[in-house]
Amino acid sequence: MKAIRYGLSLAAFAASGLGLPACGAPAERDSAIAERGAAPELVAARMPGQEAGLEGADAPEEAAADETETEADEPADAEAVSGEPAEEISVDGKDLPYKTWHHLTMPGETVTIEADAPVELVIDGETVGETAERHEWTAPDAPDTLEVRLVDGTGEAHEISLFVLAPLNGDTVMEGYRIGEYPQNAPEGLIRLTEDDMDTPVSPSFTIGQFICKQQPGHWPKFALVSGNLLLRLEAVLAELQEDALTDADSFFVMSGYRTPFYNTEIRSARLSRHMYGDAADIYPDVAGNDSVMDDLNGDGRITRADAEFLYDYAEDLFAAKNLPEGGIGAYDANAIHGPFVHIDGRGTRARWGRFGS
Ligand SMILES: [Ca+2]
Ligand SMILES: [Ca+2]
Repeated sequence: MKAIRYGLSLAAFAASGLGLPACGAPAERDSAIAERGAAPELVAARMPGQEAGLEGADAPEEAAADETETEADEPADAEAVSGEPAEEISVDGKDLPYKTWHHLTMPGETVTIEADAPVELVIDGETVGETAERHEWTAPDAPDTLEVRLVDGTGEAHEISLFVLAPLNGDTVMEGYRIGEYPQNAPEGLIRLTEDDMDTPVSPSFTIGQFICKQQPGHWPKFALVSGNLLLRLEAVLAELQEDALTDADSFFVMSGYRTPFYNTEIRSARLSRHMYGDAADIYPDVAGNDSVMDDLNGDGRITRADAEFLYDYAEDLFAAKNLPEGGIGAYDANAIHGPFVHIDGRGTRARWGRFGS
């Protein structure tokens, strides 16, 4: 289906609290070298070293919802098709920016869904309550990943991956997974992930599996976070690159997404790195060669720092033009471990680094 986006108030969106800490990191390629090898942490330790500050914010655009089909092949659909489309839906007061999104909640909390037309609430395949414009649902007491579908009167579904978080409670190790200590602003909980959860979508073009931390590659469950503001920015850049025919990629390769404080310290990254809050990602488009190396974005036949700077400038111009939530952008050169890449985050304030000129 086409990616439908909703126009939304960025300010409202940013204020809605989507900027949670998150974790998640790339899974496989960049320091894949490290993961395969003996000492992942050691290898990764030579990765991107200093992030100065990051921020950024991006925002989605809008989309047209034009589905007014008149035919219903199946009798069962007849009633639904005659209904109204739901174009604006919020979960716990946060507007859904895309038809595919995610939501975080703590165990036992009430999740409130409000739509501008009646929607059917379907959780893990089972209808909950009556079709209505407002739903209140209580999250289970245990951490879980649930597939929530909100089906409007036209049969269109909005899909939300609902993560019932595992409370952090100051734990430095959770089920054998090393978390470490947050230097400040520790999140209330973390997303608990099993291997089966890796393909769970968090936005139209990204899955949670792309953001998990590289530590303890064979250990499950893992814990992570991902923020809405980061995803808004990533989706905006990707969509623009696709529109400008600069890439055929249907997602970015996420070299590093969420990092536990433990891992962040191991690789000697910035003490307050946004990666620990799921609010930052080191990314690049990688279709050509499917080689885990950034594609030749500036078209000069080589893969160099100039490509990272091209992407940096591109994101900079886009974020300025779109009036997205503020955040950081950083350009990085290749080294022995990885190729050039760009860091993007949704910290809420502006930060820029690594742009030296090409
Ligand atoms: Ca490539
Ligand atoms: Ca190039």
